Amino acid sequence: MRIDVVTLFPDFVRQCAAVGVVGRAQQRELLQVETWNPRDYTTDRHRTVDSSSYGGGPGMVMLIQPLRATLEVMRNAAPEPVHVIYLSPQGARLTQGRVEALAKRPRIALLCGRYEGVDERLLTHEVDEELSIGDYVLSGGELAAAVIIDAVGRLQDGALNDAQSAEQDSFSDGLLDCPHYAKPVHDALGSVPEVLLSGDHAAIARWRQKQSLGRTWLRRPELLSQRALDAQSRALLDEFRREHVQYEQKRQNDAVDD
Ligand code: 4F9
Repeated sequence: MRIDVVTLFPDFVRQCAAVGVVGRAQQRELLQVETWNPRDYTTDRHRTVDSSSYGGGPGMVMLIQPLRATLEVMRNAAPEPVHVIYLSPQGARLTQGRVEALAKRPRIALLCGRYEGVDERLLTHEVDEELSIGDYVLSGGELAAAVIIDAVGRLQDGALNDAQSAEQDSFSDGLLDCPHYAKPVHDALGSVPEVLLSGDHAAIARWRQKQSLGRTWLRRPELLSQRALDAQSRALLDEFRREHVQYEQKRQNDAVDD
């Protein structure tokens, strides 16, 4: 897969994409990340990329001309048609489902705005999709682009090893991940749940599924209402709820005793 990034801060984006799983995916040529700086496509002496906003008010707007020139060179730099994404808080929310769809494309481009954003006419004519990574304001689209490169890059075939397998991730089945434990079995901070030491793979899978359902119910209940549970999952969640109520009652009693 190829990802082209249009940004005033190409070094920053390249450095983000150079580390860890995604850096390795690039080294293995599973992923190609290219950057394009609109400042390199300006035509005036001052290399101007922005200007004040019609209608007045504070803040600058990124100009059409340097972005159009950049996007034209970018599109022609490879033969594949490119799906252009603009990163902004006004976009549709990024989800694992959208990440999976993007990861199947041969080529996408990420357009990063700075200042108050980009001239609306450029967006209308050059952008296929507008995405937000969350309801907060960044000082530019670069961190959002880095998020997408990471989330999409790690899904490329061969990017993850077996131990990192994407099937086991949070959200891969619409639920939060279960708790994880490593050495030691007993620690001042507590002990590893017994079932994980039992060697009973079916019991372990059942416990993990129950924890995933329970944590999703406790922390992100809206994820459960968006998704139909089968009879087995409903039974596991009921079990988790009963245990949770018992645990909360015991905690309250212990607090009264103290
Ligand atoms: C982009 C915020 C994507 C959230 C871009 C300022 C942004 C953003 N998701 N904020 N420029």
